[in-house]
Amino acid sequence: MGVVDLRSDTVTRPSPGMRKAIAEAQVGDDVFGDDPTVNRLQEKVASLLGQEAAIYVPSGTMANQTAIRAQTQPGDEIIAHADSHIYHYEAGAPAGLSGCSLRLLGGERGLFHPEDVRTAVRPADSHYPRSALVVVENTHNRGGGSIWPVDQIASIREVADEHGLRMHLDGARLLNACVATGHSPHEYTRHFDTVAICFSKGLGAPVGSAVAGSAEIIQRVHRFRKMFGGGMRQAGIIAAGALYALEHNVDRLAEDHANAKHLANALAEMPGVSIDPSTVETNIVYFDVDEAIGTAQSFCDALHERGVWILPLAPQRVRAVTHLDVSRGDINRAIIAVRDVLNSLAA
Ligand code: TLP
Repeated sequence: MGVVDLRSDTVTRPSPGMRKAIAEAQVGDDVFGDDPTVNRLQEKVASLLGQEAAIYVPSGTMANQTAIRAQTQPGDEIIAHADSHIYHYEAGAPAGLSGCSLRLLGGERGLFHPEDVRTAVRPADSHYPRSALVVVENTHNRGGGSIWPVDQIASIREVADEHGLRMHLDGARLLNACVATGHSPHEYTRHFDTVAICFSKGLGAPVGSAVAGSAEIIQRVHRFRKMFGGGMRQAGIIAAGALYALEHNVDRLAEDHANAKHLANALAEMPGVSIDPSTVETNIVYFDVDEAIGTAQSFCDALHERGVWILPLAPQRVRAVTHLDVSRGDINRAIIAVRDVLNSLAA
C-alpha cells in the first residue's frame, strides 16, 4: 500500500492527462517572449484574475519577491501579518532581495484589520522607514487555510489608498478561497496592485506560479524575474502543466476541502489531540498533540512508520494538507493510523 502524503499540497505529481499535455506542448524561447504556451498561460491568468497582464515565474516565492521588488525601494517597509509566508518561509527575501523591513501585525488566523494597518503606517518623518506595501495572504497558510472576507480586504484597500500604499496578494491558494466561498477571483483581486497565484499546490502542476497586475508593473516584474535568475527558455513544457491544471483541477478543490473537514471532524473525537474543526475552511488542517502523548516530532515519526506523512511545525503543532493525490480512502487510512499512534503512545 502506498504512502498517504499529507505534508503539503506541493507534493502532487502530474496525472497522465497532464503529462500528455506537457509532452505535446508547443515551445519557444520565453526570454525572447516566443513561447506560445507560456504566452497562452499568461493571457489566461490575466483574464482569470481580471488584471491587465501576467507573467509566469518558477515559484511562489519568486512571484511574491519579484512583486515586492517591483513595488518597493531599499529602506521601505512592508506591512504584513506576523504569520505570513513572505516573513517565515521565503529565506528572508524581503530584506535580502529588496532591502525592505517588515512591520508585522497580529490578528486571528493570519487576518488583520484596517485599523491595524492605519496604526502601522509610518509618519512622513525622515526617522522612519517609508511604508510602501501591504501584503495579504489568502488563503492564509499558517492561519490554517483561513479565508479573508472580501469586505475586510476592501476596507484595508481604503486605508492603503489614504496613505498611498500599494497592495500585494499572496494568492498561492487563492483558488481554494474562491471554490470554498463561491466568490470569483476578481472579487478578491480587484483590491490589489499585484496578485501571485501558484499552479504547483492544490492545482497539481509540477512547477510554477504567476504574478498579475497592470502592464506597467508586470514589465518591472519581468526585469526582476531576470535579475533573480527566473528567466526560463522553453518553459512551455512546464507551463502546459499549469494550463492543464487551470482547465481541469480547479472545481475539484472542493473535494480536498471536504477531505480536510472529514479529517478534522475525526481528529476532534480523539483524546490526545486538539482541534476545532470549525476553523478548517479549506485544505489545511492544523492540530495540537497533547504533551502526554509526546512531541509533534515523535507523533509524526510514529505516523511515518505507518505510511502517513504529516509535518511537525511547532513543538506540539502539526499540519496535514489535503490535495488531489489523496482520496477519501487515503484520509480514512490516515485516521486509522492516527488512532493507532495515539493508542500506542498513550499506553
Ligand atoms: N508553502 C509551502 C512551504 O513553503 C511552507 C507549503 O508547503 O505550504 N505563499 C504561500 C501562502 C505558500 O504556502 C507557499 C508555499 C508559497 C507562497 C511559496 O511557494 P513556493 O514553494 O513555490 O516558492
